[in-house]
Amino acid sequence: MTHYRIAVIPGDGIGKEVIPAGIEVLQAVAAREGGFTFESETFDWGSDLYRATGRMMPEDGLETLRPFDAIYFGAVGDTDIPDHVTLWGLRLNICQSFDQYANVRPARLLPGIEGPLRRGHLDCVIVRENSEGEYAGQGGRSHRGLPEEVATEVSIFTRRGVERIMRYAFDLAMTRCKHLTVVTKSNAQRHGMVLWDEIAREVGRDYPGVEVRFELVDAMTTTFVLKPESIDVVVATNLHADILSDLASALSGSLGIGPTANLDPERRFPSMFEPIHGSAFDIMGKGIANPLGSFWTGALLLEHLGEAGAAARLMRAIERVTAAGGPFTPDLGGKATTGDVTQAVISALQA
Ligand code: GGG
Repeated sequence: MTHYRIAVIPGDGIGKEVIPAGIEVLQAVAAREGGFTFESETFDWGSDLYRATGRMMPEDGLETLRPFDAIYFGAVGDTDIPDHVTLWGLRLNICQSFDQYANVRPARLLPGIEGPLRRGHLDCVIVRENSEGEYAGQGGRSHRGLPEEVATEVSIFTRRGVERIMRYAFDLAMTRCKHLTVVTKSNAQRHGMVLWDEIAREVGRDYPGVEVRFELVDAMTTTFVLKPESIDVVVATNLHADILSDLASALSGSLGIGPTANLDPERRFPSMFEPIHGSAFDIMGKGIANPLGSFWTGALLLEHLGEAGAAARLMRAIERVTAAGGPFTPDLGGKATTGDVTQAVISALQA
């Protein structure tokens, strides 16, 4: 019997609602599937801790997380604390410290969910470079408050960083429809984005079976809306892929559905799994947050652990519920609570 240790960080806002629901579902999958067990330890890190201590996570937080098999994360974002403080203090700190350089975000129309386009087909995976680019944290401010005030936000693209995410994306494309869209803004940004295109062409020579398309990020937003069926795997920078994956999740019906895996593909550190959505303070405490994104995220976590059968069982249960027309939370047009959807998915595991 394999035993996994999962670090659970619900974080802020609705993270505190959907992550406990996700743990309940993961425990039910483990019981149903057999062959492995979960032990989860929950850490109440986030904005409440920041208010109490001035830190989003304790000083030794990274050492605490390191021995775990995986991290199951909710959301960050608060009404009073600036977003850059909460994001860098917890989520980005973990992603960058554990070199989780591949942020992988599948988006697909689940059966029974029409999505806002009301037509077509969407089944793609967005691969987000998760360690550098626009999120390198380089830059600064001077002349604060004066008319001469200057702020710089420097994007860093390294050959090593771009090449490894490109290889990850090509490898993934090989397991799917063998089609990869490389997204940049290399017409306007002449250095990093051109390097990105060049490395994509170099790496592509090792994958002659993968058809590659180059698109500018602005054009890519229209492709998502007008020709979603033409998209398979997408690789893009930290910022571009963040925006495109929110769009893709919304097109699949709701931001509440989308899952994320923040992977260290070399498995030197624990990888982190989280729904795409943020803390959604507007609906916090109402019991109506959509837990499907945290369940799908749970399936990605199971796959990463090597529990492919359990992951498939969980996805089948989610799809049984959506195909049956719910229960759905209000973001999907229903009246159900987080608890109703959780119980429906758990019941569907039995089938
Ligand atoms: N679960 C995802 C989450 O909490 N996201 C918060 C956020 O603000 N993310 C910004 C980003 O990832 O760029």
